[in-house]
Amino acid sequence: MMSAIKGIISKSETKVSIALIGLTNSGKTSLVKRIIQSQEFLHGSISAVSELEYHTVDNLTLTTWDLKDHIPQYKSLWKRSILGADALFFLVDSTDPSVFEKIRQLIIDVVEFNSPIKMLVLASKSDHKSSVPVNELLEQLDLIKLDRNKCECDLFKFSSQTGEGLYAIGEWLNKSLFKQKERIIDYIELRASLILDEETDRTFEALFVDNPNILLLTAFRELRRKARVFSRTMRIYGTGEEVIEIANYKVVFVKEKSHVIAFLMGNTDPIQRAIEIARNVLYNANSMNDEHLNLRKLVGDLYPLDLPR
Ligand SMILES: Nc1nc2c(ncn2[C@@H]2O[C@H](COP(=O)(O)OP(=O)(O)O)[C@@H](O)[C@H]2O)c(=O)[nH]1
Ligand SMILES: [Mg+2]
Repeated sequence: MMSAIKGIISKSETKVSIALIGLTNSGKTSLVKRIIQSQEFLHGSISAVSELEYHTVDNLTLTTWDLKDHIPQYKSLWKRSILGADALFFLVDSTDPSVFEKIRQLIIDVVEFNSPIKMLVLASKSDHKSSVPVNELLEQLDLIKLDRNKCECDLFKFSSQTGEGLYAIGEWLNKSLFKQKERIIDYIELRASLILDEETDRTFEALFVDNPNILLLTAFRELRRKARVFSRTMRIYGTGEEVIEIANYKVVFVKEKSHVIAFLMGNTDPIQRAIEIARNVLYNANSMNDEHLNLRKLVGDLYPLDLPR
């Protein structure tokens, strides 16, 4: 199994390096493990500089730096390994508001000393019950006030445990590394969907293709099984997401509270949009009584252009 981020990098013909900075405990090493999808690292840390760790697999290098009270902008190792990277992630532990003020200042300093800079601020541990919502974090970190000429900056939340947000990070990387053109809306051709209510164990199914062939039906049967596996793996989490492949299809799973939704779609369809649609459909389904839940109608009403034409 390869993570989506690793999959994106493996398309690159040249080496790609990503720098992850943040305070100790902000979740850098956990994210590295999730990206590499291995507990073992091929190359360990450089022992002479304790705050720096680097890991390489194939053409991908991930470097982490434990920040203290200031940005070490005069250290040559910092300049080479962190500022020299192709992408910069700034990790913030979203469960620890006591560090937000310090982070706010550190972000200002990184930008000040290194502009123009492109940086993705990542709010980690979103699975945790005391994780601060993104809009609150945006405000506390004052990201809106950053000078757009000096800093192109986005904020996503993510969890190394549930996988939430990892696909958004992958898309961001794809865009920033390969300058992939942004399309206004990249529609999906959703083929089928399923909602599993963990409390009642009821499922709701919808095929969006009028004359499904045997491949699609087989994939859908496999999806039913995988949805239960996903539900079991995620049972202790309030939210989560995962993308897998079944035959020639991609399947997106999203969990919110006690409901799991799955979308079966084409192999090259845009995953990020599928995840957004999945969350929104679940949100709507959650506010509905099960008796009134017609999945095909619900998706069709909300996203008519994402159904096969
Ligand atoms: N709940 C939760 N805990 C996490 C997550 N990521 C990391 N942690 C925990 O936070 C602590 C620090 O993580 P680590 O990756 O070592 O942080 P680093 O010092 O920045 O490398 C560890 O105890 C992890 O188990 C996450 O996504 N969710
Ligand atoms: Mg670490």
